[in-house]
Amino acid sequence: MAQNKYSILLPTYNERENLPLIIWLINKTLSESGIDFEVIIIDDGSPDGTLDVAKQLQKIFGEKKIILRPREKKLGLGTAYIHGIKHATGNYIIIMDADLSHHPKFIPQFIKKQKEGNYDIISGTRYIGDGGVYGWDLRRKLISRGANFLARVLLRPGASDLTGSFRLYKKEILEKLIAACGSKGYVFQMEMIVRARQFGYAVGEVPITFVDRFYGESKLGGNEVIQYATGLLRLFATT
Ligand SMILES: Nc1nc2c(ncn2[C@@H]2O[C@H](COP(=O)(O)OP(=O)(O)OP(=O)(O)O)[C@@H](O)[C@H]2O)c(=O)[nH]1
Ligand SMILES: *[C@@H]1O[C@H](CO)[C@@H](O)[C@H](O)[C@H]1NC(C)=O
Ligand SMILES: [Mg+2]
Repeated sequence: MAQNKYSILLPTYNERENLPLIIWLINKTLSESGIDFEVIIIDDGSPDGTLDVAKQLQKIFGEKKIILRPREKKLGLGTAYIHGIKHATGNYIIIMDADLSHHPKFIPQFIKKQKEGNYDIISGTRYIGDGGVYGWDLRRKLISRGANFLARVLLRPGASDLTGSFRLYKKEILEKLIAACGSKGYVFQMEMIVRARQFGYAVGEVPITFVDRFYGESKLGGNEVIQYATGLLRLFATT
């Protein structure tokens, strides 16, 4: 069998300060572990010039390692993944945030765990073992905990972190899940795991530490909370 290849989908919106460091860390961690990878950057017309930074990085790391799939305007995360996966040449897909909340050092652990149990999905979790969250105020922690608790009680998904977005998928599994999921925003990540269980896919978990963004704006507000609550209820009613 040919060696595995890992395509990392990196959606960006105003991540000019974060992008060079995350790319440097990904290359260092994966190259030193002998992992074959490519990074697909999906920038949605960031007004801060993220795409120019991405072009510079492509010159440094090469067109085989850094693939640019920009879109004209901010079209949302769900469709960014769909757009990115179309260009992925790996047989495994890793989804992570570009804002340094997700540290690439966990990727080799995801890969090891996936191989151990031939899992369809590995989900990074803040809520078991050594996992945790750094840099959030009490309000944000309570919202996240509450959202997860509510979802676990209502949906019984068999995973401990439903709204996290640091995950590894077998490519064909991710394609099937995306096709089956209708949600947007935070509910999208949750629906992916809930449907995975529904379809009988094997989900493994790896504890991760999540660090709040240092650069750039957070977007969690009252709107997201309401959107989440209605999305959760809709999922509850349809699964
Ligand atoms: N391409 C694209 N990327 C996006 C969009 N919205 C967010 N992103 C990126 O998706 C990742 C996660 O978004 P974040 O804004 O960090 O979401 P969050 O972690 O829930 O919230 P904060 O970190 O507190 O702002 C980051 O890499 C963003 O740059 C979008 O509409 N299109
Ligand atoms: C990528 O990482 C490897 C291993 O650390 C290193 O040898 C190589 O120079 C890095 N590439 C770039 C462009 O920094
Ligand atoms: Mg973030």
